[in-house]
Amino acid sequence: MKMTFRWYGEKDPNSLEYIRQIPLMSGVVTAIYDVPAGQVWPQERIDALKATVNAMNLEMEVIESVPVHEDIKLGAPTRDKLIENYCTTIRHLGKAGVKVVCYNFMPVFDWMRSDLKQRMPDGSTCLAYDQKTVDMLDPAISDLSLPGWDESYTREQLRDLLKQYDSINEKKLMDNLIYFLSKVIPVCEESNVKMAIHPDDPPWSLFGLPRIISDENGVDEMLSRVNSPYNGLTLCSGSFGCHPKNDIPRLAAKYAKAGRIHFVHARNIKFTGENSFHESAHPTSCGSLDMYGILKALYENGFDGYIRPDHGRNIWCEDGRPGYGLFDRALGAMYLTGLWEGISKTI
Ligand code: CS2
Ligand code: MN
Repeated sequence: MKMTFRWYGEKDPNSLEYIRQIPLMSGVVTAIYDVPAGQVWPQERIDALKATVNAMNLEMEVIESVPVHEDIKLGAPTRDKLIENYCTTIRHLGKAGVKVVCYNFMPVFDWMRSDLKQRMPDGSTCLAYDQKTVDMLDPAISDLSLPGWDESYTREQLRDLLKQYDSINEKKLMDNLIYFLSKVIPVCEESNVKMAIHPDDPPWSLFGLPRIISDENGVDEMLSRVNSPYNGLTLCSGSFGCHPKNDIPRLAAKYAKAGRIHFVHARNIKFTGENSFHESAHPTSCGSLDMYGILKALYENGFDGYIRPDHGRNIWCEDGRPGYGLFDRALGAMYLTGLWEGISKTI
């Protein structure tokens, strides 16, 4: 297992120097943020980023994310050219020694929360999702700005994009994912880069848009229809885990045993009602998920990939990027490496 930490590049207030001071940190998970989705990441840019990271004695073996253009998810006629570009980026990443690419296939919105700073009794703040609040939002007319909203769309573009999804149901979206993977995975095999899809967060439909990587059925279909070890999963405990139907230790055991988990996001959440939760500190007893059980299942089933603490709370007056401050994620990393050491010495 290699412990890693998400780093948002030079603009990230958490420097590489701070990150490498966290004990047992092997590397950062990062991306090139200013190349628009659908365009090729130039080799020189990737090499320069890697050199910056390596100069601080950290590795850059995981990229999160190489975004998938909406036209690929929609199955639009332009998709072949866009997929070709994606393949070129994979080849470039492979040349730079990148081993895993995390991506998602959620239409329009990535992760979604209703509150970025919910205050907890201990004075910390955390990210929260309340279904009733989300139900009152209409992305086509709402003025709200939430983390899953791509700020680069104008209101008209967003409305137009949402309209295009009218004809896309879950089956079509899955077929479009399989089409994408069947072109990309052979390139991954040649380039020794593993694809690790991130689950839907939260794992249910939002604003009537289809979501397909929300539970075991979706994951099974995606893995079996493109049946290569290079086609795998980011096991995000907090994303799958905010629906109680998803038993994360069981899923961790099943997919680790099959060799299909390439990356783990470890995060704990606490249920607060139907389809509602807030994020919590990482330890098991701080939330609703059995973090010990998840890591034990991974260990026992031979998981040997990358892991990172996922979102943290804001603590000690830090005003970090929502979910991505330094302090609580560093505490999370220490808890997780401690758990792993304990498990590996007792099993
Ligand atoms: C991340 C996602 O912050 C998060 O919750 O796990 O934004 C993740 O980077 C993307 O879904 C992967 O494409
Ligand atoms: Mn995640």
